[in-house]
Amino acid sequence: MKKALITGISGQDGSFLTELLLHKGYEVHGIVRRSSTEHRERIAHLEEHDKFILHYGDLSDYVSLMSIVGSVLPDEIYNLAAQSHVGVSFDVAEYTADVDAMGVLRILECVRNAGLTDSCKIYQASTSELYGRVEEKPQSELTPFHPYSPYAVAKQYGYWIVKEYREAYGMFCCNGILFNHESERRGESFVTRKITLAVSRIKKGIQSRLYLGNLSSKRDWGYAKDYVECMWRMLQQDKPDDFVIATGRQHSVREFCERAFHYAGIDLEFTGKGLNEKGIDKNSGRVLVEVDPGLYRPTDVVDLLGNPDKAKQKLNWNPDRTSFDELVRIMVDYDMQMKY
Ligand code: NAP
Ligand code: G4F
Repeated sequence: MKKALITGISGQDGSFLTELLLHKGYEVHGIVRRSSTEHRERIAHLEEHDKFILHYGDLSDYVSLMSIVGSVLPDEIYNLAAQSHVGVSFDVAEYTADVDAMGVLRILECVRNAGLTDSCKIYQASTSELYGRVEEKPQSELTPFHPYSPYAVAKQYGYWIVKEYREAYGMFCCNGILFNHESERRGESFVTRKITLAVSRIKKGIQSRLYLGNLSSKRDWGYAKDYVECMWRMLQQDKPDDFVIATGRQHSVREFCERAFHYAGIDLEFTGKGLNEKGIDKNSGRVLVEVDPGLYRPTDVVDLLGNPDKAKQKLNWNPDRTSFDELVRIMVDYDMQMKY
């Protein structure tokens, strides 16, 4: 039986990956942080499973990580833990660097110090944010990076230290350069989930308006449940390598909004420009979406579109598994069932 250790197990991706690995017969160990309120909704349904084991630790604390890696002796580590909010990284830049950059180094060093250099495979959650102020379109494994936030700069260190340890020590470690992936478990402050929750609340009459930042920003959005399978597939390759995972399709925040409201039976029309742009319900004339300049970022990544050809060829990745419409539908359906 293989043993996997997942950092960030309580997050969106960690919860889907845990389900996948338990289904494959793995013993799954996860690292959770102590918090004054328990927020383990995404993994609560797994806690009775006899091959599901949680450990307290923190990516900023080498001692805790070393103790966990040294006692679990995992075959595979999935390093998903991060301060993952790009906007928030401008407010907590030092902490973001500590966890998203130094945290990766700590994991790699734990593996070496536990004597697992030749046996333990490591997946690092790299990101399309590395392309930042994009230098070509679509973006592939060969596109130069131009990180454009404290989050992306920290993740760039993580990306390179993984490559370095692969070359210097022959470790089996891979970067998954994942483009945005969303789901009904997405954190509520990311734009897609903020929109689908607002659609549900507006339909139920408990929210009157949705405030957003840059409506023109474009993303390559996929479904998180599909993406975690690629993480696992990367570690089953003969040789370690880095892969872009994306759908190869792009939509703006504005389009996501239109589609989500439309699916809930509201046809939106956007009028005006810049800060004066508004999303209006065509039937009632009510303003449902407005721009809040406070939600703009000091530097924003606005044109992400991935080229998933390498993953298609080598990982048998199917970028059409869940369409954009299907993704929006899954999220709106889920949020419409929410009890407030
Ligand atoms: P998420 O839902 O925000 O989950 C982040 C996880 O990291 C949570 O379990 C969180 O624990 C944990 N964490 C945060 N700081 C930590 C620390 N100091 N020590 C230990 N654990 C810590 O993120 P996600 O969407 O699942 O993303 C997973 C990873 O992929 C992240 O590294 C993210 O940067 C990267 N990524 C995500 C996307 C995407 O579109 N989702 C795309 C590319 C890359 P708490 O529950 O205690 O907060
Ligand atoms: O949903 P977002 O916050 O995601 P972002 O910044 O792309 O980051 C996510 O994806 C990355 C992969 O590319 C991950 F590495 C990262 O961990 C995270 O999962 O914002 C998407 C876009 C941005 O351009 C933002 O400026 O939407 C724009 N936006 C417009 N209004 C908004 C809002 N973003 C948020 N969060 N909230 C708004 O009201």
